[in-house]
Amino acid sequence: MCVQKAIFLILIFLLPPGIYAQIPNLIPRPVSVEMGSGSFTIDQHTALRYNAAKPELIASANFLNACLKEISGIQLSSNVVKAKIIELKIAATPKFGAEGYHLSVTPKKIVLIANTKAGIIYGLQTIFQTLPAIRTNEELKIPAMEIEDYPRFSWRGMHLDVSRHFFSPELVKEYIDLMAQFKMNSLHWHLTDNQGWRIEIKKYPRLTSVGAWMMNQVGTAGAANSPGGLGYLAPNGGYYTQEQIKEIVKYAAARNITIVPELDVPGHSAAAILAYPYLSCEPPQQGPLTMQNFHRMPSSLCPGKDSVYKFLEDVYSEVLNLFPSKYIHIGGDEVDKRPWEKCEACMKLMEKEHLKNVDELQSYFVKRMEKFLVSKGRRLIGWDEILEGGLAPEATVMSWRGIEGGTAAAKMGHDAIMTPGTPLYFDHYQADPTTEPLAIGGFNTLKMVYDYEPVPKQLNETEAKHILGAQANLWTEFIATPDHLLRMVLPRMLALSEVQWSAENTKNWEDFNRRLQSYFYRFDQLGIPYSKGNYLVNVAPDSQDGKLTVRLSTEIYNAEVHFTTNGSDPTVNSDRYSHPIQVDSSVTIKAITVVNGVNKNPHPTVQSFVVDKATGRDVHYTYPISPKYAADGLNTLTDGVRGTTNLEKFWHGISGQQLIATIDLGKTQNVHAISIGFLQRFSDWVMMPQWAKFEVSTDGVNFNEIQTVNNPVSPDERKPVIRDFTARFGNQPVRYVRVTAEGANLPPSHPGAGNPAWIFADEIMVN
Ligand code: TNX
Repeated sequence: MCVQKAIFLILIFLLPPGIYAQIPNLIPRPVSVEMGSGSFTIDQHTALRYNAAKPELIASANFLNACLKEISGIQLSSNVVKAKIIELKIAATPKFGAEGYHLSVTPKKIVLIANTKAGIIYGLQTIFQTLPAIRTNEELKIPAMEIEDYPRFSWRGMHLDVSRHFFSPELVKEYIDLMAQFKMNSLHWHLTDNQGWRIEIKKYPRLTSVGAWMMNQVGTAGAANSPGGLGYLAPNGGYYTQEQIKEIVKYAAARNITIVPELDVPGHSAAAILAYPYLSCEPPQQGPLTMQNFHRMPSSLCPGKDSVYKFLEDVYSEVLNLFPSKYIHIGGDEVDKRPWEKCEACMKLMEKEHLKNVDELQSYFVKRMEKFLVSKGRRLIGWDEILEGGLAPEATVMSWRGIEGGTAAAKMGHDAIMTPGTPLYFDHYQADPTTEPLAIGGFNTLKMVYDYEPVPKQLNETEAKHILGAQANLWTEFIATPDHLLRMVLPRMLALSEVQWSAENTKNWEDFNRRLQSYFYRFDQLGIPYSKGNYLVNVAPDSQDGKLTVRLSTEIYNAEVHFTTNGSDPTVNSDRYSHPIQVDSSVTIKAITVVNGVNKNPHPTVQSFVVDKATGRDVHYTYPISPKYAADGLNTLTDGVRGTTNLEKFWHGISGQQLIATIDLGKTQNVHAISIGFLQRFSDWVMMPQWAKFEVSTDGVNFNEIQTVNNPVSPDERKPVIRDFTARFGNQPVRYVRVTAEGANLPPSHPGAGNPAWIFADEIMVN
């Protein structure tokens, strides 16, 4: 036990009972909290006090009363004499900055002081977290305490894609409410994409009359196995009127949330092109829209035509009138520049502007957009692709393909916002896919989010100042309902809020996890869905020198793991896990998380292990596998765990090289069959290898080929498939096994036709 903790415990025991108050379960954790004695109860003897000449304070008082109304019906009157006072005060206190606050609670008085209205609102959010979540008979008791609090980062964002699936204004407000509770301040609203244009633009009505309903035309045909990683697209459409947008912007502003609109250009623009075909280099095919030709729709605006810039300036002028945000996001990601190479207007412009390639043409486009935005007093943000071909002079970069883009921008003296796919894409799985709704792929657990550090190590102190903060992105290709949406962001959003707000040295996973439990309780009370994924037991195989052991663990605070190995479902009475389980023969382990004697898993975590002669043996690769697909480590192919069609975690990936794996079985023994499993996932560029060759040896030098097995799976198969390639033969003495697999190229029907595909392998089995 650390000294601090010991002193803390001694103090608790020395205090007379009733005097010590437990620190409330606040998220994000404040900079400092000191508990006092007793508590302040909000009741009919309570009044508000503030300077009624300040509109910010009137608004804050109304905000407090609105919350109290929800949870109690109590309404506090202002500036009257009562026994107990809640005082709101805006006063210059440099220490608390633009968003911090000082909250002092004693039994007779609460004083909340901040430099700005934002700080007052955050102080109130802290108070709300100590009060009941719903209306009950509970007293509105706030423990006596002193809090000093201010954020670590100025950009505390959440992103919301309403293009792939449309979500109602009510849902957007609910999202804003959640963000506000956890002291986030930037909503990045992804309003347009290929699948739909969601914002009314008066000058171009077809953007919504056509562009907001395109998925309704496409319908569900081909939804289950649509190519190009688009997932399923339920018929869905809609848009926000300018009136609705104004109202949402106002609603957000009242909660200190700035909405940063993104109209994604010049790529991801099929919806706009369908509405106004002149916007692309070549007009799209005529005729009814189907899933097939939706994927062939041009998605890039033509940067060679003046009419396109005229369109964008008109559109953005209306956007700027609706959104007061200093930052405007123009997208800039994943642009299909191939049409530009064949476009006369683009060629002409490139010649005139001395642009060497289409990357420089994109950079020209972004710079021109930036000039326009700067002339209107705004600043441009773009996805990290805007670094390619030269960054616009004042642009802020949003780093999504890892942290490299943000790091490079900061080193160039540009601001950056960190939103790396791992771990901040909340459209990725947060737990074992077999227990979660279908997601786009990827794997970002609650703990990975909590452990994320936004400032890259490569940056020095001055460069680090350019990291404005962090943001999680919620893409909605696979998310069609509000319940599903909330389940994807909760509870990961709470972990992110602590990354964004709390001082780095106060972060503590255990303590966060403890506090988190009370939010699960609140969400249950409020009927807000959230993922219980982090209750699942983690199963980690560890193989060494031919021995396989399995570690079980749970992320949950103060929990036990109970398990079975006989196939039955575990209960609280099953064996309690205490040390790694040795696995000598094929077995299925089932495990549950138990908190205070209660099983917290609706379904147990289930993991089967296949044990054969290769299990636990070291694997040597001739060419290294990609660090992106390193799975559980070097021995993934012999850890007894088979990969599933969903989870990248179990697969070793390699691209552009043969996969050559050699295994030393430890001693010479009789062998009659060797297998290796491969995955095909068309939409993720993962294909079966063309063939796999099996060789054996007794000395590790001279190998005999046993058999080469050709790929039996069609390259056009779009559903994920796992296939074992197997060589069977008469018993032979073998000590070394070598498997070679030759990768394929992506087939002509694939969007990336001709490029090398990934080989994904898991588990080599020797019998
Ligand atoms: C990449 S992130 C995209 C989005 C997809 C997302 C799916 C980014 C700038 N582009 O268009 O929705 O992946 O995870």
